[in-house]
Amino acid sequence: MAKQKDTYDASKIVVLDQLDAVRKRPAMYIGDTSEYGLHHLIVEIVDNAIDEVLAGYGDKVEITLNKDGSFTVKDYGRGIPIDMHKSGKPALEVIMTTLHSGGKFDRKAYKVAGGLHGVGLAVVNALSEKGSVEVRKDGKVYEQEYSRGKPLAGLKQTGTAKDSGTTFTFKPDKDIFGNVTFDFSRLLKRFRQSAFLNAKLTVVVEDKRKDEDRENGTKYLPRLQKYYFENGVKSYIRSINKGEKYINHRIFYAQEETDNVDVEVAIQYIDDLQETILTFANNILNPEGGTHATGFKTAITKSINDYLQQIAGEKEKEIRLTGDDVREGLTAIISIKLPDPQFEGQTKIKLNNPEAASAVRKVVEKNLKMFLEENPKDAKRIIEKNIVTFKARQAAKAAKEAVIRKGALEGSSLPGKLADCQSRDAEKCELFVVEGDSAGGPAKQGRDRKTQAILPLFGKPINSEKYRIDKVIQNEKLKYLIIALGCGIGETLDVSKIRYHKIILMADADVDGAHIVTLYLTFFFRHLKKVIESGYLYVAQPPLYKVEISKDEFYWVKDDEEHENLLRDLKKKGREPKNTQRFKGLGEMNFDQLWDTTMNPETRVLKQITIEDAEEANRTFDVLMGNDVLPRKKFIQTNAKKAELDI
Ligand code: 0RA
Repeated sequence: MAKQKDTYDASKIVVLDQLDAVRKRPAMYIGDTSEYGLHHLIVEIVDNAIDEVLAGYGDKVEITLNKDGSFTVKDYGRGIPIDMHKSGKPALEVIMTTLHSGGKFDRKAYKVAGGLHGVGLAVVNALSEKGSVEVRKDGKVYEQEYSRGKPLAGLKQTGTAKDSGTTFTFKPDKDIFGNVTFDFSRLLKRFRQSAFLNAKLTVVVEDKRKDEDRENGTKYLPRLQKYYFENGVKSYIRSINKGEKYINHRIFYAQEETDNVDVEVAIQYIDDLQETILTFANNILNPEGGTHATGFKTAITKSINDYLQQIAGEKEKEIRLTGDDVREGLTAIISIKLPDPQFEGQTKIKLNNPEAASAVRKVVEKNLKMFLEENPKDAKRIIEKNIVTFKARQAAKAAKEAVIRKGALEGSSLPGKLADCQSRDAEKCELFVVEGDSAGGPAKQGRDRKTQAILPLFGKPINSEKYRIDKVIQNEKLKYLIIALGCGIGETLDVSKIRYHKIILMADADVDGAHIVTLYLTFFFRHLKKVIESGYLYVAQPPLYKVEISKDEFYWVKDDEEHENLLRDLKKKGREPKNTQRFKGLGEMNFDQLWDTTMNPETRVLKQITIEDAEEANRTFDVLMGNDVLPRKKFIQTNAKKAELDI
């Protein structure tokens, strides 16, 4: 007898030490002590109860938020065992007070482990100022109460029961949690998901708190929610894709156990671009996927390509769909259950078990092949959608290659019109992009040829239909510009290769000139943003007037407003211009005038373009191009979003 008592005392000490450890470092066990940790308490208890349902006992879990700030989770399973443990305490008490109690009573032992932290009842109990458990079993009701994890008294039979199951009530400890108010909507979201992931499980969530004790945003939510989904993850897909245009009307669904991994998958394509793949391991969402996601992706790519080859005509035989092709517009849920889930990192957002990859791959390959063959209409629509995606990707690739072929990269010959400078020191070099040949002449004549290069380009560079990069590149002027810059464009852009650290747009000081500058700024903003960010883009500020007072005294005047101001000032001083020249364009200046006013680093005025300036130009551009943006948007959406072909 004495011996037995000793063991009892010894294990009791260990138990108290453990509770202490949990209360000292709660975050180690439940993630944190704020929102996440607080809600995790309920999730942990509910997942335990769901495991009992998954084991085949009971079909309902009820969750209640009580008036006093506690929560209750009730199931209709077998009831936690209350027989004596070797420590001399009832099994139930051991489970409620011991970390990772192991063996027969550990969740892992009778079914796959659930909760993200999988910490068990004892942790939740230790972090609750009040806890109680009621077991209905063999016609009897047993109860025990706890405070901060310690039993207040032994387990007692308190009545008789007509059914069986377990009911827990816990009140989270204010000393541990900063805020102990549960967010009802957060719980609804989580437990709705639990219901989706466990077909035919009923989850009832009820909020019995007083209005003033409820989270602000949840005041108007119905206080009672019941979730039941006959078709589990298939219903989940229906709910996600609600209101979308379906490609396959019949949702693909498969559930099979292979190599000790239970795999459940549902997929549906919609007429859209995005890919939604949700992966779960033991009812836990893995936001970063992992091995189950990889296995799925491999399988769907292979199955769809195999089927395509099976039905392909001459034209389609050559097509090889990539993973990206087959996942565009795809909604998929992959939910697996496996005995010993391994997660990557602290937050366990990614699954690591290699057996999950092969299991998912096997199940999807086998069943998807069958599905496609048995549903030829849906299969055809899926294949057609994938081929459209494939073609858009090809077009994007072709466009990119065109950029390279046409010499947007370094090494291609410089355009003949470019009057390059002698220096190869990009920091010192300036490229004047000059509108029109007429201005090109004086600019070439007037420049400092050591450091200043001139590229004359004609007229407006882009028009409304030519907004794609492959079109842009077919535009001679912009092609020249890209080649001259030497740093590539779009995906191949490498600013470190740029040949000039000042790119100076030089256009007439009139409306047309402003328009042209807008177009160039838009072009840079959309395809050469880094050039702007590096501070390499400038706009020259050529004068509109030359106002001569005398032979030796004259003024360069930027615009009409400045011109009026000048005339007023002169008048006040009783003076009058001898001669006023208004430049219709840059081409009207002679080379020394152009040098003095616009090109000479000592005397010129340059405006450095910021991203904000370019953004503004970009907006103006859309306005200039009229409201013909709908078909354009449509094109981008349906063809080439991924390739970012839109200018
Ligand atoms: C271990 C064994 C048995 C039931 C349970 C655990 C059990 C655990 C939880 C957790 C929440 N609700 C639960 N319901 C049952 C089977 C015991 C027996 O067959 O007597």
